[in-house]
Amino acid sequence: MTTRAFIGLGSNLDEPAEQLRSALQALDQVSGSRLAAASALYTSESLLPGQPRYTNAVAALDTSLEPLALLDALQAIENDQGRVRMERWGPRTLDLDILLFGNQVIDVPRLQVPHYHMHARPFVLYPLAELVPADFLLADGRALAQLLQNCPFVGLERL
Ligand code: PH2
Ligand code: MG
Ligand code: MG
Repeated sequence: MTTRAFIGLGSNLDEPAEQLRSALQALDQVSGSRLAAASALYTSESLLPGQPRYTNAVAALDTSLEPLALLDALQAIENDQGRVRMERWGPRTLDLDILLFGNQVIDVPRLQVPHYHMHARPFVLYPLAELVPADFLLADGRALAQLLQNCPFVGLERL
């Protein structure tokens, strides 16, 4: 059985657009997984002031992995691409977040799905909207269209 997961990609170090392109290829190589679609790339200021601008995108991944096995695979890709974990929310070469995993709601210490801040992040919601129907509902029942209405397209640049 495969599940469609949506992965948020972000980078603000070492040629962010290249980091995202290589991460998309790596996602397609994850065992039991296939990259089904990817949004355009978007740039925006960091939520934390004083950091380089971010480049973000969202990918649709069809996977036969369980959620925590997928999380392990994503962290391996982050590490392969030189992610160094210093402070929380520090600048990074690559951040891969599981935004949605089919219609599952997951709340364990390592993983919360739907991703806890996605409703407030235009650099997640607008690329996600490229990949799903207009009437898309998150696993917890929230309508993407409503979240988009509450999260204006401000400060985003679509590349
Ligand atoms: N990620 C953060 C903190 N700030 N800002 C933007 N624009 N994009 C991000 O992906 C981002 C951020 C920590 O995950
Ligand atoms: Mg993140
Ligand atoms: Mg992360």
